[in-house]
Amino acid sequence: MTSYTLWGLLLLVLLQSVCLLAWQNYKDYRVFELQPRDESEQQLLRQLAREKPHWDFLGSRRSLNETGLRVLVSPTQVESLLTLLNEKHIQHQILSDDISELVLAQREENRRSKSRIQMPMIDVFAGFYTHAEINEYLDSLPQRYPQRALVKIFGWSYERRPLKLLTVSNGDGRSDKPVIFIDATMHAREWIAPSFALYIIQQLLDNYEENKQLLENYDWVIMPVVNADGYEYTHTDSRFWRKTRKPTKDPENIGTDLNRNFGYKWGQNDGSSADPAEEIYRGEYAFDQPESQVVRDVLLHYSDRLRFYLSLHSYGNYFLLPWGHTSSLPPNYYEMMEVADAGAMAIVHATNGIYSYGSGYHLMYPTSGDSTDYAAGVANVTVAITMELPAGGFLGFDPWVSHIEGFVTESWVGVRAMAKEVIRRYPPQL
Ligand code: 0X9
Ligand code: ZN
Repeated sequence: MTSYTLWGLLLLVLLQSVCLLAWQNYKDYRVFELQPRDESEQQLLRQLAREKPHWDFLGSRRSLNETGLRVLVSPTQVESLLTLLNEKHIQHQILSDDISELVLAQREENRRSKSRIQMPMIDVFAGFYTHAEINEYLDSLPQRYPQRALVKIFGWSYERRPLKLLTVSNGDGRSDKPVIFIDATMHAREWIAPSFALYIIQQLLDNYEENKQLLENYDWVIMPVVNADGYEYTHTDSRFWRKTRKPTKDPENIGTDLNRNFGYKWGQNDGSSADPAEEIYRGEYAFDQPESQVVRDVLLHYSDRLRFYLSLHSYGNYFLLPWGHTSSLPPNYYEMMEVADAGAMAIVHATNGIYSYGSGYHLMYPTSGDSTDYAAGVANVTVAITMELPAGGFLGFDPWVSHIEGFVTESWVGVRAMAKEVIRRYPPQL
């Protein structure tokens, strides 16, 4: 063995141990399912979800109408959670007393499945891609589709990752068409969202013959990863991270919830938190995160032409419309509802999948400073929808690789139907 190879091997071992050191293995993290029996117990749990930031009430099931909340807690928090549940007589069961093996198995599945891929080509069904890989893929598209794909850097994340925006057109040279803007991965752990954004891109570019109607009078603008730092962090360090990675005023806590950081009715009512320890921390002031600034800039840049803004999240099977910050409804609420209805109907016909749709405030919980409120309230977007994709895996955010295909193909049926409805309702003004 040459000394070069030896050094190479040593370096590899060193790199691997650095990676493993950073990796949070979730040893002895437990998952409980809580079953509130009446409205007052539900209320208590909602209060706990807010007051106990170290108990991670998963997904969108913090919502009003559903029972069976899953909570993820670290070993140090188990005792206090159980004491409180017993004290308050909240019915509960333990679903897992150690999720570390699951987290590792999923990481392994992804690594193994992706090892066949030759970047910059990707196979959406074969794995979850990192932000760097997604950027490499995006950069390859203008070469393959010089007339129809354009990639721009629209800004930079806190850790200086380039935030790229893809524009897809039919290449007819018209530059004044109305626009559909889709973003994904504002929340780092919601991994099905960037996969779905990639699938949409492939439908519009590679499967053009079937979908060219969607591009005849409209351009599509897509940002697959908004929270680039948080998303990379879920790949390298901590699988269930939600927020950004910018430090806060509190040295103990990193990260802001981007979907509470937008500057329309920011910080109003109970829809966000001023406490950096919480998962819905809104930041010190509106748009103090470079990533929400970038989405704002895209929304304002296309404002005159923007008919449909769709923000991809998981999980829960919802189409959530504005407003989040108030119980009242936006002036064109019923038009938005008809678009959501087209999506939900198409999905139920295709797969029997059930989506609920309505105002986020009523259907889920109040939010303030979320991106769809900003889109409708400031950027003048005609239809603004948050799409909560289906839950997968054990914690809802962690579908297995083998589930990607079913989820993204079903979701595309819904998005295609909503886009068609938007295009039908709001044809370009000639
Ligand atoms: O809380 C959020 O930001 C979104 N749900 S998630 O589970 N992906 O975090 C929902 C935001 C939509 N708006 C309202 N619920 N009002
Ligand atoms: Zn989300």
